[in-house]
Amino acid sequence: MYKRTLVTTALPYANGPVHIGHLAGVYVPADIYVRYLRLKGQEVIHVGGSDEHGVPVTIRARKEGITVQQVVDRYHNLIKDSFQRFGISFDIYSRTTSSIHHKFAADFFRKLYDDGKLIQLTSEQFYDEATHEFLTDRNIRGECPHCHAEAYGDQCEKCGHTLSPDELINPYNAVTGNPLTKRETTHWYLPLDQYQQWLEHWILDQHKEWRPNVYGQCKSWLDGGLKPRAVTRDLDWGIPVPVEGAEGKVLYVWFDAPIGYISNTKELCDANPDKYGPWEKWWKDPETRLIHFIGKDNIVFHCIVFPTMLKAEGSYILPDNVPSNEFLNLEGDKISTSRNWAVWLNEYLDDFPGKQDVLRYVLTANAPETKDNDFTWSDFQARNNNELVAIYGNFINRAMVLTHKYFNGQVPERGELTDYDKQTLEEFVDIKRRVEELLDNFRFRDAQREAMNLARTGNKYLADTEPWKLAKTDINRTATILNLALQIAANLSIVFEPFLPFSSASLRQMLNLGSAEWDNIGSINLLEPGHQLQPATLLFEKISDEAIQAQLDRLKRIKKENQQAAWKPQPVKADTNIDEFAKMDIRVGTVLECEKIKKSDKLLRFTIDDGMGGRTILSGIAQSYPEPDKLVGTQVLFIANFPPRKMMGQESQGMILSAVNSDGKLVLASVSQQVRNGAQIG
Ligand code: B3M
Ligand code: ZN
Repeated sequence: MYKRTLVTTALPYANGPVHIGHLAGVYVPADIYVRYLRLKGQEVIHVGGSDEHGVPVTIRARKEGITVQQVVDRYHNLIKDSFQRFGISFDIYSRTTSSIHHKFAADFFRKLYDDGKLIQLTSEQFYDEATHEFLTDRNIRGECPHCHAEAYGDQCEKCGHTLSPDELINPYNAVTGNPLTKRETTHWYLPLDQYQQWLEHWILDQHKEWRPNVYGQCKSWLDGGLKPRAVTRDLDWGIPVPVEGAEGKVLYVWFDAPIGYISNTKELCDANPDKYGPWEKWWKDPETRLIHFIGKDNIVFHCIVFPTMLKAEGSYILPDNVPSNEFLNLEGDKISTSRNWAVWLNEYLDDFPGKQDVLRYVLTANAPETKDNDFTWSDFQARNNNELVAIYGNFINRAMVLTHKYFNGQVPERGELTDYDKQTLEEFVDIKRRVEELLDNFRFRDAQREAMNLARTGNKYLADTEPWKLAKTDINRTATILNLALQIAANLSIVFEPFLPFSSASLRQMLNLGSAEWDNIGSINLLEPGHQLQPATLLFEKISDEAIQAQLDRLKRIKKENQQAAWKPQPVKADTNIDEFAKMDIRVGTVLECEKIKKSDKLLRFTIDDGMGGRTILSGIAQSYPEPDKLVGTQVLFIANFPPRKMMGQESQGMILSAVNSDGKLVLASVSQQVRNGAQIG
C-alpha cells in the first residue's frame, strides 16, 4: 500500500500556447485525478512546468526573430497563466531554465557519468560548414527517399515514414538552406540495451495493468531491441554537459526534461518544507506512488528512457502507472501548432469567459482514452446546451428556485418517502463506489458519465414529481421532494468537483456549504432542514449559434491560409522540344451545351462548336462548376487529337484544359480575346 501520490504532467514545450489536444490528453485527466485524491483527503502533489530546452523553442525564436530566452519567457508565462485560469491545480508549475533545475539535471548526469553508467561514442554527424554547427534531426531537411516530398531529418510529414537524416536525398540546413557535410563528434549515450531484460521484466511482467496502448507501444519497442541513446547534443541552448572537454555540448532535452519533474518537486518542497516535507520523500520512498500523465508521443521516454535513467542512478522509485491518451483531432484534422490548427487555451478563455467547465466537460466526455477522437464545435455546443444546461443546470435551477419560492430558501423538512423516492435514491446509493472504481483505473470519461447520470436522475425526479404543481395542494409532499432534490444537488457538488470545479464551487456557494468531502457522497443528510440557501444563479448558459459560427469561421480562414502558404508550383517537367509540342493539337472552341452526367458527381458533358462540325467532350470538373449551363457561350481550350474514349458509357472526343485556383477549384483555360472556333494554339 502506498502512502502518497506524486502526479506529474508532461512539461509542454514553451514554444507556443497549449491547446485542447494537450488539455484532453494530459492536463484535464491529471487535474481530475489530483482533485479526486485531494477530496479523499489523500496526500498528493501535482508537479508540472514548462520544457524550455530543445530544438522546438530555438526554431520558434528564429521564426519570430527574437531570442530563445524571449520565446521561453513569453510562452512559459502564457501557458502558466492560462493553466491557472483554466483551473489546472498544480502544486508547482516551474520551468526547466530555473537555476535549481540546471544544477539538478547537471548533477544527475554527473552522477551517472561518475558511476560509469554512460558510454561515450564518436560518430559522424551532419555539419554546416558555413554556420559551424552540427544539426539535429529536426533542423535537417531534404528529399524523402520514399515519396520524394520535402521531409524533416526525423520524419516525412507527407508519407509519414520515420526517417534518419542519413536517408534524406540532398540534406540541407533547414534554417540557412546550406548543404551539409559530415564531421565526427563525441557524445554520451545511455546504454538502453544493457537494461533490456530488466525493462522487459518490469514492464511486460509487472505492469500488465497499464493501458493497452501504453503496454503495446512498450512491447513493440522492446521487441525491436533497444540501442544506446545519445543523451547529449551539439547545441548552444540547453544545460551544458558538466564534463571537461564537452564545450559546446548540452544535455539532450529529453534527458533534462523528465528530471524537471524531480527538480520542480525539490523547488516546491524547499520553499514549503512544513507542508510538503523533503523532496526525497516524493522520489525515493517506495511508499510514494508515481504517476506520469502524458500524450502518446511521449510513451517511450516515460516508460523506457526515464525509468532507465532512474534505475541507473539507483536511488529513485519508478513510475507506477503512465496513463497516456491517444490524440484529439480538431474538426477531422490533426491538431498542429505550426499550422495553427488548434483551439488555443488562452484564446478559448478570452472567447468564452467563465466557461472553463464547459471545455473541461466536453474534453472529458470525448477524451481520447482508447482511440483518437475528434473535437467539433457543434458537439461542444450540443453537450453544453443539451447536457450541462438542459440536465444538470436545469435540475439545480429548479431545486433552488422552488425552494426559494415555497420555503424562503430554507431546506424543507423531509416527510415519509414514497416508493418512487426510494427507487430514485437507489440509483445513487452506489455512485461513490462506481465513480471511485473508474477514477482509480483512470477511466475519466466513464466516471464523468456516472456523475452526469446522477444529475439526470435528479432532473428526472423533479420532472416526474412536478413539485411546482403540488405546492398548492400538498406542501408537505413538496417539502419532501425538494429536500431530496437538494440532497442530490449537494451530492452533485462533490461528485462533479474533480471534473467541473468552477460550477461545483458556485453550486456549493448557492447551497451555502463549505468545502466538499468525498466521503459524503451517497448521503441524503448533507443539508439540515432549515439550512439557509443563497440566491439561485445559473450554473450554465446556452451557447449561441453565432458563437459557434465565429469559431468555425476562424478555422475556415486558417485552413485557407494554410492552403495558400503550402502551395508551391509543381517542379518543371523533363525537357521536351518543339517537335513534341507540335504533335499536340490544341484548339479553341465555344461551349454550346454543358450539363452534368447522371450518376457521376465529377463529369460534365460539353458540346463544343469546334469549327469542324462540333464534338462532345467529357470533363471531370463538375465540382468546380455547380451551374454548368452558365458556361454556354464561353470559349475553352481542348486537345483535339486524343483518340475518342468512353467514360461512363459515353464517348469523349478530346480533353478540355483547366488549372487549379487557390481554393482548389478547377478553372477552365481560355483565350484572352475571342478567336474563331477551331483556331489552333501554338
Ligand atoms: N516537452 C514533449 C511534448 O511537449 C515534451 C514533454 C516533456 S515531458 C518530460 O510533447
Ligand atoms: Zn515521404
